[in-house]
Amino acid sequence: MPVHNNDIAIIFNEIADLLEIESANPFRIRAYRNAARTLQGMGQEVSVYLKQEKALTDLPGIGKDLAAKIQEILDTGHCQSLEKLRKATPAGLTDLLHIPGLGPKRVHALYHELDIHTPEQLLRAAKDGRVHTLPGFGIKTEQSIIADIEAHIQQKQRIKLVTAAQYAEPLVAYLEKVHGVDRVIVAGSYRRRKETVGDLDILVSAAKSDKVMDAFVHYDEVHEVLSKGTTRSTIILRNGLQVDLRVVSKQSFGAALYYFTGSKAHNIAVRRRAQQRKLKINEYGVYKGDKQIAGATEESVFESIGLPYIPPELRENTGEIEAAEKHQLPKLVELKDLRGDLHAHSKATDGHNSIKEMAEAARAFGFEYLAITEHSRHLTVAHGLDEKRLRKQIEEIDRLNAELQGITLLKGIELDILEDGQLDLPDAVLAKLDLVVGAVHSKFHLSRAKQTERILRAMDHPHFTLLAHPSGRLLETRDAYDVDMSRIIRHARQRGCYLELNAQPDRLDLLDTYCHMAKDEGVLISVDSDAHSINDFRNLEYGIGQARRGWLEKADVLNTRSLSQLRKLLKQTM
Ligand code: DGT
Ligand code: CA
Ligand code: CA
Repeated sequence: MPVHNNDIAIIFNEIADLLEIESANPFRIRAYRNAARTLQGMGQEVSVYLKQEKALTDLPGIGKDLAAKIQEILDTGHCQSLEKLRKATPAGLTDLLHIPGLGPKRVHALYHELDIHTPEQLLRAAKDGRVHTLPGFGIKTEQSIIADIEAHIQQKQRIKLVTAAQYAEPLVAYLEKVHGVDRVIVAGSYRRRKETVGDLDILVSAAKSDKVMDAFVHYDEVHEVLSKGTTRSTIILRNGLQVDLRVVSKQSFGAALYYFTGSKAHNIAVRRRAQQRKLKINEYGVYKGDKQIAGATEESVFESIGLPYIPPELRENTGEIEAAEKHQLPKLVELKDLRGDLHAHSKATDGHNSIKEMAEAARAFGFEYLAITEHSRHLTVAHGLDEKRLRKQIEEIDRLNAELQGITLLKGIELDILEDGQLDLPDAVLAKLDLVVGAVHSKFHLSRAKQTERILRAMDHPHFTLLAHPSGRLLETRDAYDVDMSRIIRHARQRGCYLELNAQPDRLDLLDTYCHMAKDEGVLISVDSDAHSINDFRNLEYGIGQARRGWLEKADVLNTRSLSQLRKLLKQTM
């Protein structure tokens, strides 16, 4: 990768920032800044300039020392002086520099006078009124610091897994093509299939790191390079997502993968267990004394500490280590275990495709059955079905079932649960359906007692089959409504009905902990796409990720059953 003038300028400016925080000689600081400006304004790449047999020291503001540093960066991509300065400075300090209004002088004062290293510490100090007393700060500055940090922290918000995947997948494909790269895996919360991720943690196994690092910081989508080193670099993508990249050797790849998959709580618990066995475990391997005994693969790491392999989705230190010790880990459900889908819409309400198109797409996805569950009349924005339109749709589905090969349509409805727990359509028509999916689409702000009572009443209805998206949350837009979910789960068991895990990436509702609770109570979960178009069945991958985080096995999931088994289970509720 070519080194651009701007790359060198960024390094010099960072050196100047760090020197300024350290109150170094002002002439030295200014020399770096001037050199950075010279390079950026040259109108010609330094590398080309040098090929014309010209001397760097002829450039304005570039003396012998800086010329040598430019040459070093051109040759190696790095600058030793910067690496040294970074090591000597708390990592968060450069983070502080990214906050508007905070120059190196102010960061210096905050660091030396108030021992503040991170934006979070600064926010606390500003809110406590400790900042405005420093020289160079006033009440006004303190107020704007609070606003600026809050905006800065907002930027670091978590993003949905599906969005992260849109950025991770092409980046992984790009890195895989770099010469000498052996493997590329996204670890962290992304690999644990958490519904949102804070940042991406990418691991690369390669004999040499420099080509990988160069390729990484020059990726098209890079907005900012936060750091570039030999084993670790960090960038911010244009969408604001931070990506950490670590390059590790083959014999450490498994240990690094294990470490950076986390979670942190899981790692800490496993490290304690290893210590009890007089072993040391870190991101490079498992060690007995100075000797590495495992680390090339994740499996070898587990084996060395006497545990069976624990799937990433379970690694939250919520009982998985104890279960592994007793050889009682669940055999987690997989996408291929699903045999159908119990929640889908067509263009009769707010979907985009005809029922026939939806059926054909479900069959192409490998399904045996698909339930059509339109909205009911109370949901007017979705043009919900009244009794008359539902009866017509029932006839249409009977006709389609006679015609379609290799897939069976089930007749259903996504029925609004009204404020008092009544269902939105009369019993006579509900009795004609294969299943009734009940859902809350209004009055999200009832008290906990009222909201819980409302849902329990609906579940008591003789035709009620399945509670859709039980908590009502929409990631990034709407919090879950306040409801006693453990009571709802226990009630579902008594009543013999089911709960949904809605796979829409901004719902992923039921939450993982409640999936686990439902499993313990013996309540079956239906992992449904809630498809509104033929492309939405793909979302089931995210639903399965969430189901696995909830410890669900094939037997715990309603729609892993064959059609004939399913029909029996549905009849029990009606
Ligand atoms: P995120 O990014 O907030 O969605 O969550 P993670 O789990 O990806 O966390 P992240 O990116 O801060 O770190 C990645 C992994 O690195 C984390 O899951 C476990 C490991 N890790 C990070 N910090 C520590 C630590 O202080 N101790 C240990 N044992 N592991 C850590
Ligand atoms: Ca992460
Ligand atoms: Ca990270």
